[in-house]
Amino acid sequence: MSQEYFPVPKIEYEGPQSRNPLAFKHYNPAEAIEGKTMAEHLRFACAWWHSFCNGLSDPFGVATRQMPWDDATDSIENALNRARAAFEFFEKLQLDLYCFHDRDVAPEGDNLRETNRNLDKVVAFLKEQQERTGIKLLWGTANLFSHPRYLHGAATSANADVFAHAAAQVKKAIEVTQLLGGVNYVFWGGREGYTTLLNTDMKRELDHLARFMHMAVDYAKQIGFTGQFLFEPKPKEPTKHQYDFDAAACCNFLRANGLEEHVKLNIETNHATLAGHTMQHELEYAAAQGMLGSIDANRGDELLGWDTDQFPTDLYLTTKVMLTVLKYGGLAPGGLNFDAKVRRESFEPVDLVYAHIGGMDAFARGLKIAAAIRADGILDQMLNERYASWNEGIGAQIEAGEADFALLEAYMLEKGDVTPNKSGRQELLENIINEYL
Ligand code: XLS
Ligand code: NI
Ligand code: NI
Repeated sequence: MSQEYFPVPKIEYEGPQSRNPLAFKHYNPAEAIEGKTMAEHLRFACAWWHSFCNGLSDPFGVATRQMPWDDATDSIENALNRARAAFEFFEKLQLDLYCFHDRDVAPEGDNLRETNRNLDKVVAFLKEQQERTGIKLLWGTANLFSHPRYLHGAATSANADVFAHAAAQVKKAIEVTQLLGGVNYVFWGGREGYTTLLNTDMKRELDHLARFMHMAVDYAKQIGFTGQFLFEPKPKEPTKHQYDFDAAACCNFLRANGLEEHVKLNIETNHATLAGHTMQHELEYAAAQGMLGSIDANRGDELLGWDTDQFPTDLYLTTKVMLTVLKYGGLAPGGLNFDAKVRRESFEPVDLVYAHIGGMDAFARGLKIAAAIRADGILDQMLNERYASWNEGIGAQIEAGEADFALLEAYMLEKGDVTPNKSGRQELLENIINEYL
């Protein structure tokens, strides 16, 4: 038997009464809710970069994390050991899916040709591991932000050679995602934005970003890659203005450039809050536009104000997320990717285990609570009552497009005035939610 990197047994469901810290209390993969299993609803995925690469350095201090699979070299052997650790972890945590950036799984070489060769070697191993375990790829992506060549951005760089390098990298990343049967491909800009307009041609940069995405879509078509493309909003950090600020900005960008048929959104909790929104707002906005693709499940610390990428444990958050997900018919082919890392102080391998158990249980509870709320129907009923004036009479006429300003003026002149006649009932609604938690 090969080396064991995580000193824990396979994590099993033991039920809410269990006090075993190495067991699920709520995530019971085979349990059916609203006609689907929990595993089918939740589609949990592990984020390779935070889980197996991130040493937890911060702007003030070096890495602290014990990573017994990592010998701190750029060798292929090191990359393979990391993959061994990753699949051991997925199996032990019952994580059916994972996500990676090209550079998380394999080291850069001295040039693109060598880098691609490195990637091919590790990807062949990942394929074997997927076949051995049945674990699948939720999405692949390309890291277009870490290397110094991307200091001005990638698709929005002022340097056309950088655009070309990014294109070559994404071409390859789509190919390996396809080879591994990935069901989505994520664009995350990272540095697609700017810090000062004094040196920036915004219109030109936005046009380049659109051209880049069209090239990706065309290439996918050419090679028969049928995975869903996803665009991930994130405001600030590191650039002052990022073109992918929030769901609304991303939807507008996609529509303005004829990409809405091909690209949906990957919504991340901590990015929502950095944009000044709640996660549920971003999900509802994207879903209402038919653009909800997948979720990067984490949370931020609202007192810190930066992208802390913490594991989600807040039941209000997970309940609200699952209310929206259920309302719009589920996430597939998207999923819930834990784009989250343990704290710098939580430096032992077992901390990653606790972190995932907590995140998975919190979402399992959110799912159960959301399903119970839906089964009772009280929220729906109150919502319908609030909008009742649209179901008949003038409201129904407006919705059907049968009214114009002149008709509405005549209607109001006749009626005289309108007085508020329905309370918003926010306090009652909040009380009702608490009854289910
Ligand atoms: C970082 C981003 C990144 C994307 C994939 O903040 O969320 O992890 O999900 O590049
Ligand atoms: Ni993310
Ligand atoms: Ni983030």
